[in-house]
Amino acid sequence: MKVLMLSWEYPPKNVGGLAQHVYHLSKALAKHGVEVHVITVGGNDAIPYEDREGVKVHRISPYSLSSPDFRTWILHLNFSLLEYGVTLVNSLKNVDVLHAHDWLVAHAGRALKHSFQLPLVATIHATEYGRNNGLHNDNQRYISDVEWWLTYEAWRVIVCSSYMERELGGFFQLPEDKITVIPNGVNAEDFSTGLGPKRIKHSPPNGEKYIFFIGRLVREKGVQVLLDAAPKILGRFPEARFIVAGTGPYEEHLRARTRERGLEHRVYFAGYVNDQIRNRLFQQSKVAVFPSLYEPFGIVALEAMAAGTPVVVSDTGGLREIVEHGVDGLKCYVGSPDSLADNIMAVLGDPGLAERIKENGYEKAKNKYSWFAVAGKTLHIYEEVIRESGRADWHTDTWMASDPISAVYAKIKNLGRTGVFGQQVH
Ligand code: NHF
Repeated sequence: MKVLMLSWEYPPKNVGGLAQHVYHLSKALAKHGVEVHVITVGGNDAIPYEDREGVKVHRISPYSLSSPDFRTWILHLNFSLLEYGVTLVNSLKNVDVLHAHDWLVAHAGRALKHSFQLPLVATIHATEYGRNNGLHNDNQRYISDVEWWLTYEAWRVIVCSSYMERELGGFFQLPEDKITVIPNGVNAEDFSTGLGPKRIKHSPPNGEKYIFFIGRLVREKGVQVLLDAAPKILGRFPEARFIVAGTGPYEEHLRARTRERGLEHRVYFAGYVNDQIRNRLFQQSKVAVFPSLYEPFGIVALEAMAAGTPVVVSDTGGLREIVEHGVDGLKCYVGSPDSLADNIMAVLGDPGLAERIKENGYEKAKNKYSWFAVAGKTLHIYEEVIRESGRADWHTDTWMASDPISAVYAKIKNLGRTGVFGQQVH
């Protein structure tokens, strides 16, 4: 089976959990014997083409035109993806299925689908509506429309939690039989690298207790709730230190809030950290905290569990489904600094509880969430859509003749064949 994935992020470009998802999924699919091609964004030091762990990664450079805004840049990106994709599909000859991740690659996914009459699978990792707790301006409405359109065009839609299944069913009116829930996974081994042969524990200096957050710094990840909870925690545990790793558009706001609360000497913004430093920080921290206001899944919580760090998460979205309160982590009320502080203090003040949830969390992450199993379920979806689409109308000439747009798609397909885009595919 040959699969062509489209994703706007793929390591080394890591914006959020999506890059991790596509990376691990495609690697695990290759282990199942699938030929996986990923077309993604290149640039900087990223290698334009590599065959890594069985996955063929094609990194394109979007046009070097200036873009007035992110939306325009995304459209440019989609044209570049399409140009490369058309030539690649023609050169591979028998691609079986297209797989698009999120609205950012929707236009290219749809055009490739119609040009080659290939079934399109879409994974929706998050929605604009959920991220913003509603749609408040034209930009958000536009993105939401494109998200809906991608789910409409897709033969099947994958989401990573039952929470997301309800969100798409309700908000996009997506029929139940079109959606499949496949949770994300984690590789426990990835969280011991850089810790030395015996995982020697390096304690923070002066008896400090680290409370660790890692993720994109955007409003919905809820770091502001952690900052608001800090004074209460420091009242009982003056040795507490808050480590915030990651970057994002909300960073300035968070730094300002830190200053306003006089927390400059208690909160450390670590910026982007590499895997080794991340693993060290997980190991040194008493607790990892994910106080999201909206969280479709929350791969980071699984990562913390796999790293052997007790977790406190907010009781929402995918986090609610991953963590069992009091067993393998603790859950607090969404957006409540008080509840967050109480749960963090419970872990800091009760080493027995901390040890128990840490052990159970580690076992759960290791045994229940395997990428190989995720890939197996995804492969099953591919097989179904290939079978179903093989019986579909669009393979007949009658359909082609009755739809004027199909002529445009037929042209796109041929442009790639004659090499008119000047793309050199690998
Ligand atoms: O883990 C990968 C990630 C999720 O909850 C996360 C999110 C974006 O917001 O599926 O996608």
